Amino acid sequence: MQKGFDLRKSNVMRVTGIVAALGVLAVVGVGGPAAAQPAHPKAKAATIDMVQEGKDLLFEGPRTVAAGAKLKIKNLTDPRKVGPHTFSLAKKSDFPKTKQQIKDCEKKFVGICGAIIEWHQADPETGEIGENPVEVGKQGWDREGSLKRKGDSWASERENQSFSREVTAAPGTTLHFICAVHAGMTGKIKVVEG
Ligand SMILES: [Cu+2]
Repeated sequence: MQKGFDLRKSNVMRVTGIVAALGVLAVVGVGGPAAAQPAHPKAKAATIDMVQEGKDLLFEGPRTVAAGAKLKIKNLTDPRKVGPHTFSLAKKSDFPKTKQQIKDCEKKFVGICGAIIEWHQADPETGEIGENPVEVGKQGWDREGSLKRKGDSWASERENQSFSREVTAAPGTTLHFICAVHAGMTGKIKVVEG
């Protein structure tokens, strides 16, 4: 997969490519797996927003969500200005830590960023994207990915676009998430009894 990326190209070129790729998926991708009914319809739904505050891009949401509740991800930024986002469940130990690691992750697809691009089968060169959302484990938000295995993930390239599905991780689980396009965008949410 990595060989499909020309790392010599400018970041602007690649972001454009990703936008093009995600444009395709926006037409064909979103919706299918989200249709399942929640197992616990009374559990209160929660929303995590993708926002910009000053220069910073970040995830904003509650610290906890009930098992069985719907968890909605909403993109409140303009992709023409900041590029697309992903909301990707992944192991915290695989997150980039230093400024340089974050830069290499989002600009060179090193580490977990490259892995997430692979989960989505996105090829910025050709504009092709194979999979969105990425659904693994139980149907719903439950599986953190890593450098070695896929996790649940959703990619967004439109302002005000949102995607919702049930939290199927067991109570007590903490789900960590990161954006593969802006690797400084990270967060976590703890799953509690519904
Ligand atoms: Cu992002």
